[in-house]
Amino acid sequence: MKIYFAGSIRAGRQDQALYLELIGLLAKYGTVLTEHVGDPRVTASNDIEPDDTRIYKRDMSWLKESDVVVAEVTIPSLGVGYEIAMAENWEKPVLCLFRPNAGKHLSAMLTGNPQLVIKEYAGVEDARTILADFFQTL
Ligand code: 6K6
Repeated sequence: MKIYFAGSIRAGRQDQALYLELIGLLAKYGTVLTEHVGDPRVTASNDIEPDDTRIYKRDMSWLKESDVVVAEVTIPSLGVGYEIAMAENWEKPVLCLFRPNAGKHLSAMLTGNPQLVIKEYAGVEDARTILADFFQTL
């Protein structure tokens, strides 16, 4: 199982440590193609990889070859939203994880979309259960 994990990069790295933990949980279900999303060395303003064209092509290729997409959507990110839309277009199963206690409001473009599985959670322990349920349905 190839898993594409999506999380904010240029929209802000406040949740990077959480992404790292979620990627750790996902490793139980398959290969996470996008481990760099949890890498603390990747910052919003100072990417390790400066060539955006390469980043875009590589990520779209990984997204296309993935079997499933898991997106942490609490920090609103244009890149994550774009990846979700492309995944839907390519008919991939998409799980969106959202933390309502972070004080953000999730876009109606996600909450209103019946193609997406959207789960609210408080932290890693909740996510563990949500992921187990989600991967069982695939
Ligand atoms: C290379 C190695 C580590 O960091 C980089 C440079 N940046 C990116 N590398 C890989 N994927 C990226 C990078 N910037 C954005 N993305 C993709 O868009 C990821 O798959 C994230 O899920 C999403 C984040 O979008 P923004 O708009 O928050 O940057």
